[in-house]
Amino acid sequence: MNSLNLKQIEDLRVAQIVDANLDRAREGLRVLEDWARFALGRKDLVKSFKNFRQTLGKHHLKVYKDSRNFIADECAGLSHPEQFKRNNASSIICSNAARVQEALRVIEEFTRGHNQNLCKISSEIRYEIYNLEIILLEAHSNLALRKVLKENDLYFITLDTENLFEKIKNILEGGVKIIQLRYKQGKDSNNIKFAIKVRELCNKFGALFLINDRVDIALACKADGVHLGQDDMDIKSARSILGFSKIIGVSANNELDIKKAIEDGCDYLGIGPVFATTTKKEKVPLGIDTLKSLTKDISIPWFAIGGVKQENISLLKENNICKVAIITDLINSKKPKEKAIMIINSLTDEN
Ligand code: TZP
Ligand code: MG
Repeated sequence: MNSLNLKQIEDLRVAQIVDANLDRAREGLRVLEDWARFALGRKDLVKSFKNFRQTLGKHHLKVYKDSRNFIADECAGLSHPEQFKRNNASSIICSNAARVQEALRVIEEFTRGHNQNLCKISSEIRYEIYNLEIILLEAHSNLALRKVLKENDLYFITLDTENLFEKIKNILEGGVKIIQLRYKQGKDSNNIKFAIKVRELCNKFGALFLINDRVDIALACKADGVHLGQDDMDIKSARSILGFSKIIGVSANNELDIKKAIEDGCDYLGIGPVFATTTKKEKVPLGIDTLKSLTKDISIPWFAIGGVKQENISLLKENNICKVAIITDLINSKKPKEKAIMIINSLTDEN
């Protein structure tokens, strides 16, 4: 580093600029770090932000701090009306990411002549912040979708059947807020067209819309996410394609698969079959006791699936199993809307 001489007015100005922008960058990083920590619970992101703050702190040299005592900043305290519009999390994330990026750019420019090390570090962190900003924003929209999973106890899964669109509409009218489109036949091009129609319908009802098995179809129809079985694409690959804004749900029915799905970052689990079901004849039912023991430590939303019907919901509830995914009992009902209402009521019923 070429030393700055604070007695020389130009060096003093440079030191003041670097000092102010190191503060700015570190403050902005702290805002992003706290969001990652308290709102998202993302240890990986927290680690990166902390690391950047500490690196910048180490390079916040005495010569920069000393420059503060020489001349008062006549422009301190100026604000802009835009600052007062930042009243939601995404605008706070965007403005603080921009604050960090801008501050680092200023540091880069003004250290190039006397501190190449800090100049290089600032440039490296700035590029990382561009990516981290996207990850934070994606994780933020994922949060809103996860709220729907958390707050709703009935999850409807479709089956290839006649009048499917009409049935889905009725079920949405009955108040169901989570829908999974599950095709086992048909041409992709037709299935995508149908999925786009259901996507629009779900938007009207404010319902979460997921696609079974197929990450590509989920992307093509702008679904909120995908549901994967143990033989489908692995969670990490799906996440790398879908990003962090989308929901990834996973079917699992044993301790190992459940643990792995959670570690790999799935947003919810479908666990079953809890009872015998004609929809998955080949699978041996878990039964309530096994289901309870498998799920006792799960902290993400999970739905009991397989043979769940209006009639056995009270039994599930007696066993503290409060979230269910259903195909047959809804789709085969002559009055799907009324059926949905009744099932939701039995799930929310206090008794
Ligand atoms: N996964 C485990 S059981 C099952 C799936 C997809 C089928 C559930 O269908 P139904 O008709 O509600 O028993
Ligand atoms: Mg599958």
